[in-house]
Amino acid sequence: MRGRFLTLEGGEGAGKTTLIKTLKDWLSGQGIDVVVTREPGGTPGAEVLRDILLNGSTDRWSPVTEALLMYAARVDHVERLIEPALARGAWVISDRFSDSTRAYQGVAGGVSADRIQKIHAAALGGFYPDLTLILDLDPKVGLARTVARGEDATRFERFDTSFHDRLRQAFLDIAAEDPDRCQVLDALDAPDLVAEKAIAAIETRLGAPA
Ligand code: Z5A
Repeated sequence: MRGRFLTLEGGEGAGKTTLIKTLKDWLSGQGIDVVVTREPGGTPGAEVLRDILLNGSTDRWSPVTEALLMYAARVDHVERLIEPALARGAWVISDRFSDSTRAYQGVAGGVSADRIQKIHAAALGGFYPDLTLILDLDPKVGLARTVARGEDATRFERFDTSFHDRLRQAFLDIAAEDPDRCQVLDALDAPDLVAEKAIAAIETRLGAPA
């Protein structure tokens, strides 16, 4: 049986990585083959593109170039890792996927949703996640969490406050436009509660893992 493709989206520090660990343990505990991955990245070629996308000055790429590079990485990721895993019956959990292009390159660079949709269709046809969990959080809280973690800021974390506010709204708009695929979770909740709600959403929308 084909596996399931689950993606996590949201602003910086929303808790995607933390939630993914719990979801992996939950699924593995039920004997499910789980593949955890991330974007941009996930395959050797896509990780090379990640490096050039996340480092350097904020205006290193034109917005459309950035979207195309994200999709170049994504096609490699889907063809070489995600599709083969789904075909053998594994569940794939990706830390970010196509909604991040729509939110980040749409908000940061003004690439229209229509243009990104056309790039998606040309690159991946109708391939989308089975379920997307959107972790919604006040960007001030999310950025404070990443600062507390003590890592260097990526190009995107260096954008101003209004960018992060618009980004939050972009993810909420995506969820409102595609409610069958997207579930918004309050990321201000404690990690255990976020996980409990995420598991409930997975069981309700995708059925019990098997
Ligand atoms: N990008 C793009 O522009 N276009 C695209 O198409 C794609 C991506 C795919 C990837 O960054 C960047 O690429 C991203 C968008 C852009 N922008 N940035 N920056 P990344 O992979 O380096 O970072 P990230 O995706 O933003 O993730 P993150 O900063 O690592 O955050 P997170 O994974 O969501 O959070 P976390 O690591 O689980 O938690 C952060 C801290 O908060 C940590 O100390 C936790 O212990 C703590 N935490 C987690 N959950 C909670 C709760 N519930 N309460 C309290 N504290 C918590």
